[in-house]
Amino acid sequence: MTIQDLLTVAKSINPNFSFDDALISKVGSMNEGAEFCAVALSVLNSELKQGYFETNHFSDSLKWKDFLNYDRSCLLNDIIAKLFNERLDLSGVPSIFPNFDKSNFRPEAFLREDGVFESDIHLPTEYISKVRNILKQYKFYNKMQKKSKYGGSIERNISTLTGVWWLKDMPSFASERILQDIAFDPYLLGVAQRFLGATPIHVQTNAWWTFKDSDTAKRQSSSQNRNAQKFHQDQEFIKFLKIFFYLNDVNEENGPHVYVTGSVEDYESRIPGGGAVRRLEDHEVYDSYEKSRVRKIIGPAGSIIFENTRGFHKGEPVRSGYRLMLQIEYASSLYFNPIPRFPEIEARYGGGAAWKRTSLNYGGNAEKKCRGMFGYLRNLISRIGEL
Ligand SMILES: O=C(O)CCC(=O)C(=O)O
Repeated sequence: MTIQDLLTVAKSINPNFSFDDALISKVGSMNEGAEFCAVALSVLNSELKQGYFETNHFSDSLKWKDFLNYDRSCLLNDIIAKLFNERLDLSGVPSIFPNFDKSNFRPEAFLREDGVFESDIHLPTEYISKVRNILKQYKFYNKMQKKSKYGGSIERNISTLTGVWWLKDMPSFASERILQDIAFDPYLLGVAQRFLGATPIHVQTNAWWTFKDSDTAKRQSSSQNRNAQKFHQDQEFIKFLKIFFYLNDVNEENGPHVYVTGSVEDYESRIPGGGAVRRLEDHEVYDSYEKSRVRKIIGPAGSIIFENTRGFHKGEPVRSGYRLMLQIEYASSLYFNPIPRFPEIEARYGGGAAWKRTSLNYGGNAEKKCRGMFGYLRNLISRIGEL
């Protein structure tokens, strides 16, 4: 497998595609250059045929996950960015964040350095209420208690509930007008586009409630494993960005989100084998990293956290009270694609290839096709278990 093979497929996707010298020399100097070209070819073929929507795509692509450490993923992402080089034109797109463009902060600079950025711009209060209101009509499930409940019932029983409750129907929730207004906002899309270096594809809108855990010690460990309360790295796509929104005030007691700053850069040397394939115990992280690098993020309702979740992160278990989290995610390619597609909805793009790519994960027929497929569901469920 060579760069020439890649060029042939890339040119059939984008006739203007070319490799620059820097990229060629990076691939040329890699120990496993041939293997890198093989995974890149697999990505390009998936892009060419939209193979990431096929039933077996996820399981077929899994074999590359170990090989794709963060550096290689970034190199692959450079190719994707060059391949789909149209960018969203966000000028004039209405924003729900007043004066976002006057902010001095450039989240993507912090994201590159630390992997995380706590935005100085918050989700407006009316949006917090609107999202919480919509969530009342949606069902949430508890992986440990094997139960589901409507959000309205959760709101009414906040003082008595335990465990973590995940939104069941993410695709329908993502199609709600208010959630679309947030996911397609120029502030968020702009940060995602600059961080990814490529057109951001909207891949997930999710929400979950976290309460104190009432389980025995053994079950607590399993619960923390399954509910993202142990340190881990995400590897859902080649390059992706998660944006977390606190929908209530979060302090040290009620489950702050925790991130190990800069860990995308040094996880391989600090934690042998990395953390992509397993959950880490707290002591593994605290023994390997200075305390100052483990950031517990507290903040009022409406706080927004931009995060490269390839770095170590987790939700701190709740000691008292509760936390309600909203999450929106973008990726540069659907390769690996462990996330359910959104139903066909009225498209929110103004035209042009880049806006179409942002909505690439939308499509009713494809979603129905996938839903009917046992293999796909099995993969999906196992991935959701790990989130
Ligand atoms: O609940 C949290 O704060 C952690 C969430 C998480 O790990 C994730 O969404 O990848």
